Amino acid sequence: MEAVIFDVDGTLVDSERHGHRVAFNLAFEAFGLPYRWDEEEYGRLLRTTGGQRRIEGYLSAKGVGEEERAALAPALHARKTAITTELIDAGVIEPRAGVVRLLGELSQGGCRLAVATTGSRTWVERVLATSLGSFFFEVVVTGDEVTARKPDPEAFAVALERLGLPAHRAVAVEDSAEGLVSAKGAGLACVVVANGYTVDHDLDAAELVLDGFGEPGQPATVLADRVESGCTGIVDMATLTSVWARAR
Ligand code: XBP
Ligand code: MG
Repeated sequence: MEAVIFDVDGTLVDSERHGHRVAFNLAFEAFGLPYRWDEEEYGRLLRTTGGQRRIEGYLSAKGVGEEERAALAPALHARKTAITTELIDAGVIEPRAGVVRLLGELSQGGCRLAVATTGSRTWVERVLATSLGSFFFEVVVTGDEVTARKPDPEAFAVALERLGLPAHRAVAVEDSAEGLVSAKGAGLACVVVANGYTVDHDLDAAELVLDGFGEPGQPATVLADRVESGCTGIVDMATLTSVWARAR
């Protein structure tokens, strides 16, 4: 296992419920629009990856015409992105429990780190530099530089290409069904660390599924261990290496 490719939203950082969702709502407010996404509805909207696509789909469902949508969605999304970076600077978007421990272990163990996300580069770079600033992500593929967002495999395929590795030399860490399908499409073994929004997704294709990364004394629940990795609730370098070895 030479590299681990991480998803960002919902995986490295707890960003959706109190981060992006709030930013979308503040953008609607700034534009004088009546739309507000509550926590429950946002869970359904998340199934459309990419913020601008999410806005477009929603406006379409609200009956906003194509021409108006084509102008409004990019403008709303630009505002939303600016607000997201402000929320990051305010410390609202934090790493998930266990992420800092795991990244530290992987770095110390000589494992290369990469990111494959559908999020926009502006805020992704900001969150990596602030919340996860002590780690070096050698490759960062964002939604801006792919033509097809997850569940399409492009983001993971481009990450592998930039790492100069075939899929069997790396492992993906994801939180959602869309991310899992994307990682699998690129040929990667995949550990899914689900969260409140994604725990009910179809995660059957994942080698290992947990409800958190776990910390010493506070293990997460192993929801499925299809390769008998032996994980007891703490995702560490040994867990990822075991998944990688058994998935091949
Ligand atoms: C996450 C997303 C992102 C964020 C918002 O999907 O869909 O679009 O919700 O970021 P994944 P942007 O974790 O599978 O990458 O508004 O910048 O798109
Ligand atoms: Mg995600």
